[in-house]
Amino acid sequence: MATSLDSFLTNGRGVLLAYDHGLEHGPSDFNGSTVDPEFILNLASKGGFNGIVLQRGVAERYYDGKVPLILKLNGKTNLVQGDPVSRQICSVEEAAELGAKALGYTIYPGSIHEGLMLHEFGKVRKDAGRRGLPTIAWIYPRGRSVMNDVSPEVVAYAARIGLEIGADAVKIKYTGDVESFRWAVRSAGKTKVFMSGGPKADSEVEFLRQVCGVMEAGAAGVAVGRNVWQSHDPFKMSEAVRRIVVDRWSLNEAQRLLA
Ligand code: FBP
Repeated sequence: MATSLDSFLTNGRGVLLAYDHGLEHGPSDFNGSTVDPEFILNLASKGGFNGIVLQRGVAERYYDGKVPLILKLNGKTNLVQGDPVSRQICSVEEAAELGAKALGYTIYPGSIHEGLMLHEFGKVRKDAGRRGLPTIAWIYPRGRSVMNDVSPEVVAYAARIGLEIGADAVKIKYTGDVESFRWAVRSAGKTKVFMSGGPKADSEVEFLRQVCGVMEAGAAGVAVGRNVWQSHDPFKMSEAVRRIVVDRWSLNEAQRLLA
């Protein structure tokens, strides 16, 4: 069965709101508002996001169907040291029952456990294909052998892995400049590229500059969490990011929204 992300993107582009940090980092990323999934679901719909990324527990108890659900199938905590491994904790079938429109899966290339995640992704992709659900691969090179996970070579490699394993989209870190990110986007071929936001940038304008760079490089959009919901005004930040990604506003135009 054909799978497509385009059903919930806007002209092939989109902004996805990531909110799986409670498993990955614990509640330390949240404040009194953002610790409540209802606040984030409201932000996702009012902010015009193309999709929201949730783990199964939050989806089961809070998902309201207003914004397309991207269900994260695997995950891990940050309490374990050493080369990371993220195992599947929700099946494709369960995700479909929860109303997922796409599936997220993290792979850590460079980890001694990469084979396990690559293999598991292969099975996920097969099940997803049967149900017509697209896959988004979070590809984060990591582990003892990875010296710099945002170097242009490593990020382009991550993007290419997304294409090679048959992901419909890949979520990768920003390299820091348009030209090298353009190479990463080219390396991903027909696999769509979304930038992963990362920890809060030095300033909100700096983050918007990154979003502009990513779009100039030909990406499909961004899949961000902290830089949106940790912003001083998550609603204004959501609009600024959406305007850049979907409406192709310039940095100057978008940053005025934050004033
Ligand atoms: P951010 O935009 O907040 O970085 O979210 C993207 C994301 O991939 C989340 O989906 C995930 O919870 C988190 O980053 C994992 O971060 P890391 O692996 O760097 O700890």
